[in-house]
Amino acid sequence: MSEYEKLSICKDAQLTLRKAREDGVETVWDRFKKQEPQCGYCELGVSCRICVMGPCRIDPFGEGPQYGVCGADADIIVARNLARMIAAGAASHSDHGRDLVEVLHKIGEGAAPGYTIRDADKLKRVAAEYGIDTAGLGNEGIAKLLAEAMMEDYGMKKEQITLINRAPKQRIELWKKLKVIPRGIDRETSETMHRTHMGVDNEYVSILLHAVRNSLSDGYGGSMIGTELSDIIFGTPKPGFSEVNLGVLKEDYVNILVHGHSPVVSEMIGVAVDDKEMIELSKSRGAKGINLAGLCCTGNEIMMRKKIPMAGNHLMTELTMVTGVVESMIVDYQCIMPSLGQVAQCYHTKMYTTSDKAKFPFMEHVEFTPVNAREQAFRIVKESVENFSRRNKDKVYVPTAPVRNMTGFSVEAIVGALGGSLTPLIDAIKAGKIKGAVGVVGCNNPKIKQDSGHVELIKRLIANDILVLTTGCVNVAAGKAGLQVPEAKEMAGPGLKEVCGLLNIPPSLHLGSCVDNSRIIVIACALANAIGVDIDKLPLAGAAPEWYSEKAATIAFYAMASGIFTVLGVMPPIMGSKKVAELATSGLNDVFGACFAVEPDPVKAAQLITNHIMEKRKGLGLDV
Ligand code: SF4
Ligand code: MSK
Repeated sequence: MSEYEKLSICKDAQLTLRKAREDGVETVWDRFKKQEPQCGYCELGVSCRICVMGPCRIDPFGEGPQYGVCGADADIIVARNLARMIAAGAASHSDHGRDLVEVLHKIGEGAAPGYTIRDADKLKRVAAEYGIDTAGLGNEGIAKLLAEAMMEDYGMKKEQITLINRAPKQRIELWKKLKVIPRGIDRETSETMHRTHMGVDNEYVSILLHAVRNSLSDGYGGSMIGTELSDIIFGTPKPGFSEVNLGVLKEDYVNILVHGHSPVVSEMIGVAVDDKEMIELSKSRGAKGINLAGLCCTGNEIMMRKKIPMAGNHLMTELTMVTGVVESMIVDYQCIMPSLGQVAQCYHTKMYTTSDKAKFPFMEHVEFTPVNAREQAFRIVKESVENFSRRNKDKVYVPTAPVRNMTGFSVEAIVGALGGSLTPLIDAIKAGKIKGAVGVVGCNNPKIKQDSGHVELIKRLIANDILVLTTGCVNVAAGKAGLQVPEAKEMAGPGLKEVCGLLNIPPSLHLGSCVDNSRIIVIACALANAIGVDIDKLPLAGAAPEWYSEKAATIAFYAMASGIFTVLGVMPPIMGSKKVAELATSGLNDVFGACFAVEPDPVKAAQLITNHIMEKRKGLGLDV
C-alpha cells in the first residue's frame, strides 16, 4: 500500500496527493502529522481556558490536580467544553439560516435584484405554519411577513420556536417536561455561553440539558429555517443526475469552484457563468467555456438544485488546486481551511472571500449582499475568465474521470417518488423489505482514512436492507463509491433492492448539505406522526463516521434529543469525565430514548446500528 493509499480510499485524492508532494504543497494530512501526538488533556476534554485564572487541566490519572483554580472538577470542565462546542455549531448553522431570512426579507421589500421566489407553494405552506394569513397577498408580501415571523424565532418573545411543532406530540411533551423546549434561537446559544462562564452553571447534567435545548434551537430552528428558505428562494430540489470527483474539472474550460455553505453567493455565480457574454469572453481567451463545480456544502446546495457537479468534500478542497486547472475559488463560510489561500499561491488560482464574517489570508475580499450580489458575481466570473491565460500548462493534472451521482432528494421529492405520501415507505418497513433508515452525515477528518468510514458503513447498511440518507461531505464519498446511482441497488439486500428497482432510486439518497439534516428530522417526524408513535420507537439511527466540526456535534445532539440513536466515528472530547461519558453513552437513553455510541470501525458501527434497528422493529411488533 502506498503512503497515499493509507490516507484516502479515493484514487483522485491519492494521485493528487502525490503531485502535491512533488509540487511542494503542504496539505491537511502533512499538518496533522506535525501535530502528533495531539494534547491528551484536550482529547479527554479536561483542559479549560475559560478564564485567565487558568488555563487549567485535570490529571486524568488522579495523581495531579483534580480541580481547576476556580474549583471546577473534571465533570464540570468536560460538560462546559462540550456545551460550548454545541453552541458554536448551533450558532454557525443558525447564522447561515439568518442570512437566508435577510435575503427573503429583501425580496419582500423588492430590494434583492437577482433573487426571487422559486417555490411559491412552499412559501405559502411554511407561511401557514407560522400562522400568516396569506389571503390577498402576493409572493413578495408573504415573503416579507414570513421573514419577519422568522426573525421572531431568533429573538426572545416566543416561548418556543415555530417549527418545533413538526415534532410528534409525545416528543414535545417530553421536551416540555425536561424544560428543553427551545425558545429563541439566539437566546439558547447566548444562554449556553452565559451558563458556561466561570461561576454560573456548575452541575454537569444541568449544563448538558441546556446544550440539548441549544441543539434543538438549531435542528428545528436555524437549520430548518435555512433549508426551508433555500428551497423557497432557490427551488425545492428534484431528483436528477450529476457527477463527482476531481474529474469534474475540465482541462479546456475555465474552472470556477464555489466552497462553503451558503447558496446565496453560489446562486449568483451560477447565473454569471451561464451568461452568454461571459461564455463568449471565455472562448475569446482560448477556453471552450466556463465550468462551475462545487465543494463541501455550497457544492451540495447547487448540486441538489442545479445538478452542478462536485469536485470534492472537505479533505479534497486543497487538492482541487493541485490539478492546476482552477482559475478561481469563491468561498462563503464554514469548513474553509485557512490554508487554502497559501495553497493557491503555488498555482494561478485566484481566491475570493464574499462574507464580511469570513475573511482569510491570501484571498481577495469581494463583499456580497442581497443588493449587490449579481454585480459582484459577474465581476468575479469575468476576472476568473481573464485568469485562464495565467494557467501554467506544465502544472496541469486532472487525475480521474468523474463518476455519476444521483441527487435532489428533498422531502417533497421523496414523497413525490413514493406517489404522494410516506405510506408506501411505511408499508415497505412494515413488510420488512426496508428494515429501517439511517442518516449518514458529516465531514472528513484526517484521523480517519478519507471516506473509508462513510463508504464501508453505507455498503454494510444497504446490504442489510437499511435505507441510507446522506448529507454534507458524505455525499461525495458515497457518490465516488458508486453508491448513489440506481444501479447501486445491486449492492443492497433483496428487499431494499426490490424497492429501489421499483422506484428507480439508489439505496443511498442524497438529501443535501449540513443544514439539510433538518430534512432527515422532518422525515423522522412525519413517519412518527403517520404511525402514531414517538420517534424513539422507530427503526431509525444516525451516524457521523468522519465528523470533525462543532456543527456535527450539534447535529448529533439534536438527533439524539429527537430520539435517534447516533453513532460517532471519532471520539468527542468527553472521556475525561466518567459521568459525562456514561450519560452520553447510556444515561441519555432513560431520558430521551436514545443515546450515543462511539465506534471508529465502520464494520462494527454497521453491526451496532443494525442491532438497534432490529430491536426497534421488535418493539413495534415487526418482523426481524
Ligand atoms: Fe481554570 Fe476555572 Fe478558569 Fe477554567 S474557569 S480556566 S478551570 S479557573
Ligand atoms: S461541509 S460541516 S466538513 S459535512 Fe458542511 Fe462537510 Fe462537515 Fe463541513
